[in-house]
Amino acid sequence: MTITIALSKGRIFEETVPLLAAAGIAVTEDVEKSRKLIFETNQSDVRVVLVRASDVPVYVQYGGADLGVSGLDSLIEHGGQGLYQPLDLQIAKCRVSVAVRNGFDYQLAVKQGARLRIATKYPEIARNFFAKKGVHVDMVKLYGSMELAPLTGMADAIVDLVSTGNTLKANDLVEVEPIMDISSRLVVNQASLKLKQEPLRHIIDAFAAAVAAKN
Ligand code: PRT
Ligand code: MG
Repeated sequence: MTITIALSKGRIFEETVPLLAAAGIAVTEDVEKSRKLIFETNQSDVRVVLVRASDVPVYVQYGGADLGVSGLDSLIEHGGQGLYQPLDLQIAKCRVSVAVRNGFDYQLAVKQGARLRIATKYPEIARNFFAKKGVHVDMVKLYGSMELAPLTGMADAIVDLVSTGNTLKANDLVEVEPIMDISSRLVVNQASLKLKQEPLRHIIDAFAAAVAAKN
């Protein structure tokens, strides 16, 4: 009975390594330097697959992986169908915020009831947020380099992830309103949880203990 864990390269992989270690799982190759997508671990029945961050919920939903680690941002955009979400792992923390070009009076535009054009990789999060505020928006879906949209006049504002704020600053943008705090979640395929209950429970419990010990 093989357990497949879906992770994304970069911060999620790096911050998941200690949690895997708590479950006795170690990836033996240097994932960041490899072009491979499937990695064996020190445990013959556990393997790790590397996918795009936004594809982790999809792989787990359709059983391409039994479990995975996904940012709440990706999880909300996905919708969470077919996923059991037992744990907030408290890793890869950031926030989703509204940002505009330096000098654009966002509060005034909102107060005047202006229709705002929003560029974002997170249309679900953005749509819900502005709907609750009662602000009319037109959504432009982008897949990266959101910062460029207000600078080129393509959008009034962006909805993007912010951590230190350095990326916004470097592009002469200002954060005008936080939307939500983000961290990564453990997601588990609901059918796998029934069929592979014992090994999955072991991993979930070990992750839970490691998160509790750290926070
Ligand atoms: O790159 P790809 O399209 O494959 O996916 P991704 O960009 O979502 O993947 P990755 O690995 O960059 O991020 C994975 C997850 O990490 C995200 O889904 C978030 O849940 C979480 N996370 C935490 C972040 C950040 N912090 C973060 N700062 N993801 C992205 N960023 C980016 C942000 O988009 C912006 O471009 O970093 C920039 C802002 O950082 P500061 O420090 O300059 O504010
Ligand atoms: Mg990225």
